[in-house]
Amino acid sequence: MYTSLALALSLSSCLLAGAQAQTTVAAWNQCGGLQYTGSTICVSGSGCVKLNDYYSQCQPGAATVTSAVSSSTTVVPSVSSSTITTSAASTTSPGLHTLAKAKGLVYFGSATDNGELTDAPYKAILSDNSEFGQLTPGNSQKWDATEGTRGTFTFTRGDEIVALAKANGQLVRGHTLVWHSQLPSWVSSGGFDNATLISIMENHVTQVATHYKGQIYAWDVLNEIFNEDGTFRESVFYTTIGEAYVAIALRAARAADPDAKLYINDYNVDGTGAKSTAMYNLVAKLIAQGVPIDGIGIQAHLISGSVPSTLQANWEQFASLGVDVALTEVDIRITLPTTDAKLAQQATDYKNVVAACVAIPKCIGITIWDYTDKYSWIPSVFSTQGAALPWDENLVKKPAYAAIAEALA
Ligand code: G2I
Repeated sequence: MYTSLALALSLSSCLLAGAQAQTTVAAWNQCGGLQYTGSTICVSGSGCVKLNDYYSQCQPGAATVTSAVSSSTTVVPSVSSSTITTSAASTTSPGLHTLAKAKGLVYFGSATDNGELTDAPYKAILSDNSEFGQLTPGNSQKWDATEGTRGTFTFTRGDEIVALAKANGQLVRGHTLVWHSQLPSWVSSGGFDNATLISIMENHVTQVATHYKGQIYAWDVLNEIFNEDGTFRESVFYTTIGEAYVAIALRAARAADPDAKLYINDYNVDGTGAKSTAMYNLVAKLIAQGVPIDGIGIQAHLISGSVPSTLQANWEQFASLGVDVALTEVDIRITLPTTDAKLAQQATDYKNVVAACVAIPKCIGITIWDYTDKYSWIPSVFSTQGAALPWDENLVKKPAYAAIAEALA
């Protein structure tokens, strides 16, 4: 990890720093990391926790332990004396992505959004590629973000997240090319005839997938195309073009970026049921027709205490088609306020969900829909619910984190 020269330099600068009086660092602020020159002493009650080589953070209540400096890989890069400060949380888990890879998955990842990237402590954890080996832009590659005006394409916000993932050595799941929601009204209410809408949709898919060619591990080409009863959702694409729009979009995506895996993504296809049957039947039909389709995306927006018991059976059924399956937007919401018992139930739920994926060789990745309750979409849509993610709103790991790690161990 560190050469002896780097370690010596690091230690001598630490000793120099230690000779001067240091101010204390407030909770949640940076207290260490390569190239960090500020104070490394956390305010009373907090411990300096290494999040990655570039960022250590003062976390309230961190179980601070002090031990002699050694050449151990757990050394916090910038410390103030001949001792190191670390916490149980920082040293006991190798990180969810590291664990997932060791278990044979391609990645464990998180969604994120542009506005959140100005939050440095948030970004530091997101950028820790031992935790997250994959990012999904939560909004910035959607139609309203990329082609708000017909024929005028904007990629700035999507590019920011793709560049961040690249800098961190993380894969990107592209999200999403064709969806009825966050669809500009010029498309949804344009009154286009069949041929015109096909050409608009093909152009959109082609332009966006070409822009990101070679940078996307997998695209959610189609998102949420089914009703709960398994019939097709009556989006403008379905009502104008008919079922054929699905194959047209997939073919356009394949032509634009032949190396990206192409997915159809949906919610409430977690357990067995009419919607899952419809997904299975459609993908079987596409395969039979020679339409390019590589994966089924299972969003997995779940409710704690009500997670279906048929997850594994359902996903095995999908995988039997020969396609990959991925959990693409996992969160498990709780009715607020949280209690220890509810967090324990949520941890059990996370463990079961992750274990069901791990049990299926074709289940290749798990993405949580952002990693912290601070930026979850849930409370804005379900007013009495929230706390759906493995890190709380203060970026502290919840029992769900340990449960995921256990299922991946
Ligand atoms: O709704 C949860 C997810 C369901 N599956 C598809 C996903 O794409 C979807 O993500 C969410 C985003 O996480 C939200 O951030 O999609 C929502 C919209 O359907 C996103 O919410 C929107 C807000 O509704 C807008 O007011 C806001 O301008 O986010 C926009 C950008 O911040």
